[in-house]
Amino acid sequence: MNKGNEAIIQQILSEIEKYQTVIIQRHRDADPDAIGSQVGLAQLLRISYPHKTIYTVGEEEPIFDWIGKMQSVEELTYSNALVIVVDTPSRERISGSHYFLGAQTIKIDHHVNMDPFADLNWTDESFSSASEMIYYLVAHSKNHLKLDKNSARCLYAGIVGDTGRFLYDDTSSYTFFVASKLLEYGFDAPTVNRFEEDMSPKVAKLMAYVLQNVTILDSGLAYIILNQQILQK
Ligand SMILES: [Mn+2]
Repeated sequence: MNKGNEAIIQQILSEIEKYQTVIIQRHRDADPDAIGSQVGLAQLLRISYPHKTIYTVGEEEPIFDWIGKMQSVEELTYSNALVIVVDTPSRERISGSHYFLGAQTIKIDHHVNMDPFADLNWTDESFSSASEMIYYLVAHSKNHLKLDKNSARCLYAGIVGDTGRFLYDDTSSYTFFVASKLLEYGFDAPTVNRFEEDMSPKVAKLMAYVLQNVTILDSGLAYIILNQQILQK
């Protein structure tokens, strides 16, 4: 599949070639697509360019440790680094504060491009997820970028997360194509799917409260008022 964005894809690939250090960031309050596209891109860059140093930066999110972990980077490291921010529509949403210190910045995102904060902005709402965009980048890299089992697993986790396990409208035939290609790497997809279902005891309790206390009108509209006190509890 070709989405007619060859120029920006080639620019991104040539920036990646240029830099010895690449720092990858994503949005705050992470979800599986944020972490999956971030860690997946980091992992595939490490195997594609063994001599480059690749970092994942942002707040630790222990509930997504099953996808991958963050690293700490000295502020000084940024001055010679390429910074790639994935899955993040605006600069206020970036997790980790030093992105703008990067020698060069790239945004890769599937949300509306309300804030083109990077030097190079690749945004496309026709993708289900940032993870699907990372796969597209690999597929159009003329074999410069390579996937392995773990990077494929990370990207799959991101796609499953953002499509609600292929339930939402943004799930396209391309989404299924990518999922199928990723599965060829042989990771344990059912385990990923089950992890996506997990919720913390706190969230489970909130869900139970909502289901017990929601008001459903004759029109079908449902609402609930959650005040700070209930959320704290
Ligand atoms: Mn996303």
